Amino acid sequence: ISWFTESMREGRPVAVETRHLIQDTLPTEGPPPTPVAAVSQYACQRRTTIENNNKIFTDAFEVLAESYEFSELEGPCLAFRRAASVLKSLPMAVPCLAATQGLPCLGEHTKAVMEEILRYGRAFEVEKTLSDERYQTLKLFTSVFGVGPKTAEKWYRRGLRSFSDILAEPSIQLNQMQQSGFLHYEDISRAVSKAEARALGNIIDEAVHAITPDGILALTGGFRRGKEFGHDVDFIVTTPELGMETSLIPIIINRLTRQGILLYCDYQASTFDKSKLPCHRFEAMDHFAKCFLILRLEGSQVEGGLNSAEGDSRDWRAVRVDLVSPPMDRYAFALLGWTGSRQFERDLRRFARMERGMLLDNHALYDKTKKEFLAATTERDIFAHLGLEYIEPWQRNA
Ligand code: DCT
Ligand code: MG
Repeated sequence: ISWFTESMREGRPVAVETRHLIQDTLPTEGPPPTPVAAVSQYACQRRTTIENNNKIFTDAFEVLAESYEFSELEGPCLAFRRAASVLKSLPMAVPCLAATQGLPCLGEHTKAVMEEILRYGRAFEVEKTLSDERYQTLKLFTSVFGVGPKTAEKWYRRGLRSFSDILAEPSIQLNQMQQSGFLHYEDISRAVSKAEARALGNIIDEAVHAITPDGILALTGGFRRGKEFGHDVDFIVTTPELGMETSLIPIIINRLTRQGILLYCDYQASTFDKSKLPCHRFEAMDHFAKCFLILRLEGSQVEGGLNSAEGDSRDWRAVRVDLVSPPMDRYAFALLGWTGSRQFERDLRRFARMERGMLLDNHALYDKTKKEFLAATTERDIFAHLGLEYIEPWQRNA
């Protein structure tokens, strides 16, 4: 990393310089070697911890990416997400535009935004977006559990601008998920702490082991990547007995109901069918049995207490929990897929397809050249099949 830090400090170009360095010390015949120290365009070839040294830029890019997402402009949305992801992987703050030379995924538009931030501390386009009524409204509506961009857009077009507008509109029929989303809005829009995630892990662990002593529970999502806070807690539950995993979630749900802590449950039975692999749809949701829950968490169960709102005297809060239940022979793929981050997953799949002629999803890895599936029992196996250096979960915060 020192090479990078040095050139950043002096505001000189990064990868370009490395290329010269390598060419100077190697024989001149043959194709020019790839600069070893260069930052890859793929997040799965970068190590990205939760320490983000470029938050002023990445927050701005996220606003613009989200705004493009609301307008269904996938190209620019992805461009800003990729640019943010590259900056997140850097070991220090970008001090000037010259220091970004040689970095991948930074185009004219992203650089213009960075330039403004470097000069004035903010960018006009970001300020304009943040004060835009449509952006503000869609952001507000999609913050409700069960409300996606399509529904938010529909409500916006009908002239609705606030939660009270929606709740007062007699022609709007909220579904169960949205009703729960509004009912527990304050609680589930407040971040879940690591201690709360641990307490929920204990509750689910107890349920799994009451069903079968060799049941397996694994924490995934942001908390597995070392995040201090999350919007929910994601778990994988399974058992070594193939076929038995599909009955786990219904039994867990039953137990949570009897304990009186199940506030909402959307259960989706497994539609996993080996004969339909590989799945060609990019970023499609997987077919394993899963459930999206809202649970009641007691303060007494959380070490150090709840992450409560100020002035809230209740000794409980509502929290979002996701459970997914893959068969044991798919465990590694499910774990890799659910650990995220989203950008890391996107780039793993893109890398597999573009660089290796393979298809990767949460169920399997398929080699299109050899026309065969590549088995894996651990995440390391999958990285090895892809010819990638292993990236630890806490380095996948792309
Ligand atoms: N995931 C994915 N593609 C999606 C949705 C989810 O690859 N469309 C994966 C990546 C992360 C994991 O599932 C869990 O999703 P979230 O809980 O939404 O993300 P998170 O990283 O856990 O972040 P948060 O802390 O906000 O929960
Ligand atoms: Mg999560």
